[in-house]
Amino acid sequence: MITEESFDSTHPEELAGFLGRHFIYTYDNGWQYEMYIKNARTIDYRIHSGMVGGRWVRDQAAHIARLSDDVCKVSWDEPTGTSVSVTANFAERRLHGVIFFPRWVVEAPEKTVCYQNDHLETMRALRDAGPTYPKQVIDEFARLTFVETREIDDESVVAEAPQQLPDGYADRRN
Ligand code: FER
Repeated sequence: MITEESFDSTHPEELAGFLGRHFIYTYDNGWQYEMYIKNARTIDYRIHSGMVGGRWVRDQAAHIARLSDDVCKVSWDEPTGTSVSVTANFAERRLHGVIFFPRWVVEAPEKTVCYQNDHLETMRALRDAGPTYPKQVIDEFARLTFVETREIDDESVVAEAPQQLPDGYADRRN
């Protein structure tokens, strides 16, 4: 039987340099995202613009792998059925993301725009209703425009909707 553990290469002891990383990035197609690596197995995120802009999520289980001191890969499967794998290069402030959208999300992206944690059952029901195929694969590079390191498991980092943030929040550069 395939269990979560049998294909889990998360090595928390290798991830120390990435834990607590909080960053904002813009894909080359203009979509702006924000991610917080909350701990070795969990991310929080907000989507500032793009096909599902306004969506935000806390406590998404993720697989996180160290590729070098500066490069890590974060991969997960959403309750919506969307799968994402993001490789971040903090030395070059470059990121590459691949998003696998099920067909129902492409047809009605607005259905996923919410604080997902309050609608998990609805998202799973939409996922199960489909249609799933053909999936839309989007692979894009992005530029990291803001990077900081916060505490681990800090619930205050991603605590409100993208549209509730102060003006200029996502435009800060460092
Ligand atoms: C990302 C690309 C896609 C990301 C999240 C998603 C936090 C999620 C998309 C979705 O659930 O629709 O870089 O980072």
